[in-house]
Order: sequence, then C-alpha cells, then structure tokens
Amino acid sequence: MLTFLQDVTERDALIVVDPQNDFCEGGALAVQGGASIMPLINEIAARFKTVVVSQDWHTPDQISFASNHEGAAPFTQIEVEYGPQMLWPDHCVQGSSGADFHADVAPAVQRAAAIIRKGANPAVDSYSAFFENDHKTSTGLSGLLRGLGAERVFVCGLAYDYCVRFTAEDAVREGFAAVVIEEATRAIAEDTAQAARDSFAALGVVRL
Ligand code: VGL
Ligand code: ZN
Repeated sequence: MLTFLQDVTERDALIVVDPQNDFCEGGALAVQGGASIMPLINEIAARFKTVVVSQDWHTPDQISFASNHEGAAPFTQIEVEYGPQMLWPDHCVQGSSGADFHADVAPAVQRAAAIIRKGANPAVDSYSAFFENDHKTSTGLSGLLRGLGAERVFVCGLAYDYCVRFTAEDAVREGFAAVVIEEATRAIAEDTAQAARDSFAALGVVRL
C-alpha cells in the first residue's frame, strides 16, 4: 500500500479530483465511501511537489441537473448538443456548502498550487479537469502542468467512474503519462467503474 510513493519524482503531479462535500456521505450526489479516502489523499499529497485540486462548480441552471429538464429523473441520459449527457441531482452549486471541499482533505488542498474549477458553463457539463464535456473547451490545466514541469500525473478523488476517469483519459490525450490511485478513489456505480477500467486498459492509463 502506497509503496509507489517512493518512486514519485519532481516530474510527477497529483490531481485530486472533486473532493467535495456533495460527493461524500450526506451530500447531494454521495459516493459510497467518499469521505473515507480523504486521509489517504492527504498522505499522498504530502509526497508530491505539484498538487492540483479540481472543484465541480455549477450554477443552478446547469444543463446536467435533472431539475432543469421537465419530467426528467436523475441518473437518466439525455441528448444535448455535444452528445449524450447523464442527468444528476443538483450538486456542487457555486458557493453552497456541498461545493466546499470536505473538511478532512484540508491538508491536501492547502498544498495545492492551483484549484481548477469546472462545470461553470451552464450549457456544458464538465467531468474532466482538462476539458469540458464538449471535449473542446480547455480549463488550462495542461499548460499549467507543463509549465510546472510535470510529465506524469497521478489521479485520485471522486468519482472514479466519471471525473477521475475523464481526467486520467484526457491527461493521456494531452501527452502525459497517467496513473490512477484506485485506493484513493470511489465509484458511483459498478457498471461504469468497469467501463472505466476497460477504457484505461485501451488508453494505457496505469491503475495502482
Ligand atoms: C461528477 C457527476 C457529476 C464527479 C461531477 O465528480 O465525478 N460526477 N458531476
Ligand atoms: Zn457535476
């Protein structure tokens, strides 16, 4: 457990994805075991020179909120301009306590060189910390990481099957080596977690 930390170098960066109250127990889009990974994330973050934290940061009129589509239920899919989009319960609304970082992850957040906010455009959801779901609009994270000398990124946080998955995949597409620290993530559902593992195998994302 965590033996990989010995091999972390200055060319490695840690991306902590969405460690927010709404993805933890009692939150609007709670992931089972979400809060339990926070102490581990702190331990991992302490060993990285470069730490970046992403923050899901929606407005109330966000297109992926089921509440903004008459008669639509959360966890069903709709078709939008940029393709299929899963509908969610309202979550991580800007300025709400649900959007705040979980208190237990404060040491890792304190180490962060930057906090990347995503999902603020009401017309486009954003899972990845690199690109919005239209796969075109950049958050600027690639340039930041390159500017800081990173060549490989380690990804942890919530949720494994959505924001962690798409962040790791985009990292590879952007030319970084990508490693997902599985014990420091949790998934929303098992079928989508399996889809993530299949996709990681195809793209060369390493799973620890
Ligand atoms: C996430 C669904 C909607 C995540 C964010 O952080 O994985 N999932 N918004
Ligand atoms: Zn979201």
